Amino acid sequence: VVKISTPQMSPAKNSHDPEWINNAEYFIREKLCVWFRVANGQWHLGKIHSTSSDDVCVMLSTNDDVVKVSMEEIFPANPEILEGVEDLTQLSYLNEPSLLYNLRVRYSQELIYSKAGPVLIAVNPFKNVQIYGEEFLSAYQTKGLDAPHVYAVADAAYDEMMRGTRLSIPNAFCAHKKHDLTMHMWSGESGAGKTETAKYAMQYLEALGGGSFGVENEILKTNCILEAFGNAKTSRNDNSSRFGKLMEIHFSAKGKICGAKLETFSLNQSRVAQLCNGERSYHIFYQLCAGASPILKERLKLKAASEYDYLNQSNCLIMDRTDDAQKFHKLMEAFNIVQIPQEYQERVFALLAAVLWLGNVSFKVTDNENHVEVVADEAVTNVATLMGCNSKELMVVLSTCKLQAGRDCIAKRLTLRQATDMRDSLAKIIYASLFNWLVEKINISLEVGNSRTGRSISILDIYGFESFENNSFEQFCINYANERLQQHFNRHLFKLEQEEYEGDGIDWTKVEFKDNQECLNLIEKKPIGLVSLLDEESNFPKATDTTFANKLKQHLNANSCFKGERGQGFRIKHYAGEVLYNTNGFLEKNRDPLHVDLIQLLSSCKCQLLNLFSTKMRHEFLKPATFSDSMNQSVITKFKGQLFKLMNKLEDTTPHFIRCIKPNSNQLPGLYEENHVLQQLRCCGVLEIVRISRSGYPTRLTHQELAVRYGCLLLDTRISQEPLSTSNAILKQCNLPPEMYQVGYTKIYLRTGLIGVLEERRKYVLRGILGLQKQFRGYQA
Ligand code: AOV
Ligand code: MG
Repeated sequence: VVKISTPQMSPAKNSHDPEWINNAEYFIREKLCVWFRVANGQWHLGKIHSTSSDDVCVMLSTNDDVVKVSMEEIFPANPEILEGVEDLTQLSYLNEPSLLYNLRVRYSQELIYSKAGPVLIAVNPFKNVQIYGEEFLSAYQTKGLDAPHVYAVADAAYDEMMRGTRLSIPNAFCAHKKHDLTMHMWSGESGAGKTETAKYAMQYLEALGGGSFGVENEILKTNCILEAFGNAKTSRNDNSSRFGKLMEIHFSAKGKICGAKLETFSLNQSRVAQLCNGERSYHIFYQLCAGASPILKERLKLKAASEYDYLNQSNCLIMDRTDDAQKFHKLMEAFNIVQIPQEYQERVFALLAAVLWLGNVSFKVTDNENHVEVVADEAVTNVATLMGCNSKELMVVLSTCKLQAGRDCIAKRLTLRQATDMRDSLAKIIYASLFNWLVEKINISLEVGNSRTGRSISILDIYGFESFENNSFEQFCINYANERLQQHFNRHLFKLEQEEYEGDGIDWTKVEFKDNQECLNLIEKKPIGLVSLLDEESNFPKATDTTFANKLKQHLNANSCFKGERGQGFRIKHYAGEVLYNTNGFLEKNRDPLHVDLIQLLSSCKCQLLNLFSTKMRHEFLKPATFSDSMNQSVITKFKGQLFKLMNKLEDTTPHFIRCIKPNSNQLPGLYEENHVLQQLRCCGVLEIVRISRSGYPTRLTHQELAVRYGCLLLDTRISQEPLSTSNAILKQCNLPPEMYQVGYTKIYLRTGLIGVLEERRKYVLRGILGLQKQFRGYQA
């Protein structure tokens, strides 16, 4: 079931091309095709039969039926020769049905990649398509193929990095700018194909930059580990990323991969202990249970996945088309490749088993105030053995908390709820620490000496926009991150681009786009944004999820992206659709599960890894506070901090955007649901991007740069010292059509293709000069 709010069916006003409306007569006379929409929202192709004042009679192409539709619902169709063009900017008529149709035609021919100006659009095929591998890698490397492809984007990024500039012209200009970072960005809703696309980009860069240092083979392999520990089955995607990742690949001056650095963000921890029906926990648990050898199973006291409460609570243990045991063997191979020693591998598995057994630890109520003690059974003994601690101590920690009373320390019994939370906290911190430790290990193996060369390509892959039947804290964090990234995308493609044109005084008709600032204000504004209110309530002992919901309604109603609902519900109008959240569990999930008692327990364990984790946590705990409250930073505040750090990093790089589109909500091949696709095209403003890039000027040179490089084209040798007049003179001399460029205060703006013309002329002139010089030397000799 698609839960993303149904797209509004009336076309955005600006999607109508006003010029053609007066041209209906012309369409009738020339028998040209139009798109029109009937009551159920379906688009049809037809021809205009006749017109009246407001309505138009259109004849369907399929069966000659004549239908009456309003003028508003009619859009010009493109001539057949433009059917399935590679770049949407090539379409004569830009409107939603034409974009949808063009992508559909391509999709049906397994052409899953298309371009919308500078953005690559990837429509998920949900099946294997024969466009990857050796043959295609080398075709793109040798520039034998230039059809839209993730390989082509990676190739362009690589070339750009090696040139050290954004401009598609030779090196000479840009010698001053050697440190250039390029960024790929994957976005799209959950299950749209971001993670897969990111892997193909890595594959291409590995093939291109491999050969010298040996790390290149490791980069792709790390995905196997990260996906086992950080991906899980959700109702949207069987392999959904529950963390964000940025892989920075470093290149040597010769363009060879010389190291890499992995950064991860905000692994969702609550999944370890709590699952929604039909979803799974992290893949690794099922892989371990299915794939461990009998000896290992014996050593880890391991049982089948169905025996563990953390895994069996959601009635979903296996997935179609997935062999967990086989994945486990792949994982062990990957562990070897990134050089995690055998003994450490086993420690990792032991801790995973400990987490599973923790879920089975149960409590019995001992008094009428709901105080509990731990049931001394197989579960708790196994946890203690696997963690290497005393089981009595473990039982005390799980069922009491220490309070300081004057000089004495007294133990207070926990209630059932508190004890369960304590148990789950322990499971979560062990798992999260394991994940971070693995990331560190991976980084050690990817780092080759001092590989920071200032030449790098980073690949970003985060969790996509989510809207389920029940949306909680987890979805809120994910959608918040996507909202921020969307703003980055807008800034680059719309805002900065147009601001540059306007600032430099060139003629430009502004293209409107959907700004999401209002939604970000709702979340981030101080002191009464959603984040601040959440933190405030989380620190308030008497607060409940209901008081939190009421507080939101009380303070946020004025924001147009917010709508309070009855009970614990509230809605946020995100850029990608409206989502209904439930505050149930928000406060608990936002409180950091770190307890001093747990840290102490970990440090008393015989397991070296746990000691290491406890030292790390203690260190964090005791860190000299930069902010007075850094000790108690909530989950959402940490999340926001990480997000801001990421955004800062992104701002420093030149972005390449890839938008992944999910063609249907059932993860099925060959099914192209128009409304579902349209909704996604609208969210990321594809129509507007195409408009801007069609009327835009992709190549920019300062007057100085133009004068230096193309000065040789001037016949008049008395070149002015003043770059503006020189560059004007060059353009005049070349007789370039005036609509192909614009002269700004600081720069010259060129339309697509013009730089090629200038380069050709320069080559021609230089060849002439070279010839003359040769002749001259010959003459001297
Ligand atoms: P996501 O990363 O965008 O979702 P994935 O990259 O995991 O989505 O893709 C979901 C599934 O779609 C994959 O498991 C593949 O089965 C299929 N798929 C995607 N791209 C391709 C492709 N190019 N060729 C063949 N199959 C593909 V999420 O991480 O949920 O936001 O949080
Ligand atoms: Mg993913």
